[in-house]
Amino acid sequence: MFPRDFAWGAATSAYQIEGGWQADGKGPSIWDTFVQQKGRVFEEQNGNVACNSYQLWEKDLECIQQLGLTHYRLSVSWARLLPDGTTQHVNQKGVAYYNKVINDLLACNVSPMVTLYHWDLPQALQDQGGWKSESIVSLFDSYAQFCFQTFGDRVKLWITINEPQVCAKCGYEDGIHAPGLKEPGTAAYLVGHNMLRAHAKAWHSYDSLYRAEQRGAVSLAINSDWFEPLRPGCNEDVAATERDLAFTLGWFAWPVFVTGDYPQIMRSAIDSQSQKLGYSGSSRLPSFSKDEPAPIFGTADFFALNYYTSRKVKAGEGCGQMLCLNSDRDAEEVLDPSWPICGVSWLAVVPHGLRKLLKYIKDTFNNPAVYITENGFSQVGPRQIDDVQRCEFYSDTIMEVGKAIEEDGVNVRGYFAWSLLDNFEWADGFSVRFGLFHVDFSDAKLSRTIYRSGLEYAKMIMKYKGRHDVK
Ligand code: GBH
Repeated sequence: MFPRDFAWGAATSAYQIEGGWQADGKGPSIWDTFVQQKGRVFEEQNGNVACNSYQLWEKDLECIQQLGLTHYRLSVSWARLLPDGTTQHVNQKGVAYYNKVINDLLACNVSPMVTLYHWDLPQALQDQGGWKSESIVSLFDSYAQFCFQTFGDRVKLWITINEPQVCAKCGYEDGIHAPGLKEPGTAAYLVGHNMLRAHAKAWHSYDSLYRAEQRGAVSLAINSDWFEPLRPGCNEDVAATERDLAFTLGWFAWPVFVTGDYPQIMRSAIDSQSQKLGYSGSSRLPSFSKDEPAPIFGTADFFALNYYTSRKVKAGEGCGQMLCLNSDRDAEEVLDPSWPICGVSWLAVVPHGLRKLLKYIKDTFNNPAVYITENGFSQVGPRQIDDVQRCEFYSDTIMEVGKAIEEDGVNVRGYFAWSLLDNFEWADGFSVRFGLFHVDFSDAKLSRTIYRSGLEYAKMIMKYKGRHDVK
């Protein structure tokens, strides 16, 4: 059912696990700033220490080996490598840390997948406008090239940006993630635009300068729910579903995989809302110029998908006079009562939605190789090591992925569980636990304990993979 070389992985990100926020010359990132502001994060928690993976990496490696993973997805912290965001000053201790992580993984026969940007922009670059400023494009490219040069002899799978849609919307529209700006209806589109350009420029650099020698693959991780119309026979619901898909998956996938430009549905929704509200001037959704220095189309060597949940969609209430992304999108999301919610409130558990989304991706984006770069199940409230619901979730989900491969012919190349460890879950702090290993944040040693779901995942990997070297 799963190809022999299928990637069985788990994922983490730098800010969520590393801690060491001021260690050894690391510069501050926008999350270091954000968590210091009152009311941003559950109980004013922060990632200053988190899982302390900066010091306890070898413990993480033991967890990785205990699961029998073939792949591990981590992110590197831009400000740990380049404290002011530029290559003028390189923090050698940061380089040494990631060199050790990568070398240790390879020595254990685990392939690293490395994300360059998982939401932790160096504060120094935010101070110059961050993702709203076009200058970020070449700054990101320099950073990416620095990483290709430094680690690319050993890292063969790269993700430039994790979830640009979330960065743009949560960071600049809703203000619930760093940098915490609320500039509805405009900033998110500009940020998304610069993220696409930055991604494309880094991909072109890899393609022309590193690929021949390093032979790796580069993509961006696109998050999307699966959406389906609440009333399949109702034209308004069907149209709203298409808009919702366009504003989530399509926003970033369409330019990269289909046309080099945004989905037409998205642009016309934005422009017609502008017109309705008498917003004059050029489109709030920027355009790519004809002679873009780094064209967007074709800048992904595989499709990287983060999938968590599904939504039923009905026509919006015509969100009226608001200039914002949700009213541009004009779609109302509802939950099917049969979908359980057992952890964080947004995560309705719908494993079969993943299969449908994979089929949609195959059909819409010309059958790309797909890595599921994140998928997981959360726990809230009292710690439950015997997490039977999560066990069921992983076995159901992996079954659906198997069907997508076998029955729908989707070219799925790998699956990464989110997450290896309980960690700093952004605005929810440590109150939401996604780990295959529990981390005891009240214990100074931050001890890691495998959940039952971790044991089950290890068994599934062993079964599907026929590996015999799992400890
Ligand atoms: C991923 O985001 C991230 O890549 C990862 O870092 C994170 O730990 C993981 O998922 C689990 O959350 O609070 O109702 O406004 C997934 C996309 C974006 C989905 C934020 C939930 C907040 C919804 N997430 N969103 S709400």
